[in-house]
Amino acid sequence: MYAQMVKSEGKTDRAEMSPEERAFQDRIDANEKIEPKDWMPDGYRKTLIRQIGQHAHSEIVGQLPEGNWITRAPTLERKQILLAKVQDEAGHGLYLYCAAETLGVSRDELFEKLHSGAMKYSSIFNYPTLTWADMGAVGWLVDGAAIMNQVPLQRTSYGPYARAMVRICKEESFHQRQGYAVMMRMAFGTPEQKEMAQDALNRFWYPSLMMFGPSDKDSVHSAQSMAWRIKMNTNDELRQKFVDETVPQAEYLGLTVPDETLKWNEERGHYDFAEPDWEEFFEVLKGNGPCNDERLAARRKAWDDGEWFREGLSAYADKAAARRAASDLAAE
Ligand code: BYC
Repeated sequence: MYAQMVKSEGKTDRAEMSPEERAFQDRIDANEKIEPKDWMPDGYRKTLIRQIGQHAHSEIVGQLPEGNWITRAPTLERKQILLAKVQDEAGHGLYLYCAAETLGVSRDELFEKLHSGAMKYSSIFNYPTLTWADMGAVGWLVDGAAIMNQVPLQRTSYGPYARAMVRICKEESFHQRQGYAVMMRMAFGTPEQKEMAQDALNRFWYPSLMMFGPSDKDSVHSAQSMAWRIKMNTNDELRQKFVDETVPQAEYLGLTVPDETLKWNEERGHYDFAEPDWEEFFEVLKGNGPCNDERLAARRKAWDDGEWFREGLSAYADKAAARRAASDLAAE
């Protein structure tokens, strides 16, 4: 079983819906935003907590592969840019945890589920970053794939998620460009640098295609999530769009996409391309990717090391609340 046991338990047949469910679906169909205090089916709430929570975890765990290169960036300027990018990812995680909290789940619960392995984060972050060129490939391909998926999410039906996406997309767009700038420097540099850029593309191409999720025939949540307009496109639609936009960018760099079957299909108006190795994808999801253990261990350690700080913050917040209550009482 590669999916959580959170079923996308909605009803697509109007005849089977309760009056409340029908009224809710009418609002969705009319493109209205659903806000935290509005009535919503339990399955809609659970699906959002699952997706937004996993999205938040991806941003937080996603800091690790790039954080690995901050101390080894080749120039001070590159170090500053990378540091700013990694900090942005932390910010994205925080907006998304806030959005998830509006659905009645606590941040502690979400972290507990991440640390116990009950909740996922994007498969891509279970691959190692071995050379500086990987910083280019992550920005170009990983942030590029993330934008492709997240731009439509700015129109998702749940208001707090849609609004979080607006700012996140602006920042991801800068991230994608900084990655491409690193790739340009490498690909147009010495033969050794170009080789590093090609090697990074070879290793990140298929894992980036996997970021869009399993093929539509194996996607257990897509149909219901699209009926609720949580998802605006299927996994395969977005993967195709990513390939169509990225291949010309690789050509400009003079790099070769590691897919011998890749070919422009005039009739379809799209590239034909090879699917990723789905067996490998499901293994990564089950926890057997190259870096799953390392990533989770790093997050658990950060949580444990931060305990004294969280306790200090809570104690301060309690004292401040007690002081406020005392001064309100004195003012009465
Ligand atoms: N990795 O029915 P499906 C970033 C799971 S980070 C892991 O198609 P759904 C960045 C899926 O969760 C951006 N798991 O599901 C940060 C489900 O399992 P559960 C991350 C995956 O939800 C730092 C099962 O497979 N972006 O930008 O309809 C540095 C069945 O799949 C993956 C988001 O999180 C995967 N790749 O569609 C740089 C976007 N794919 O939950 C960059 C928001 C599938 O039942 N999320 N699964 O246990 C989504 O748009 C959707 O959740 C997905 C999957 C398209 C990913």
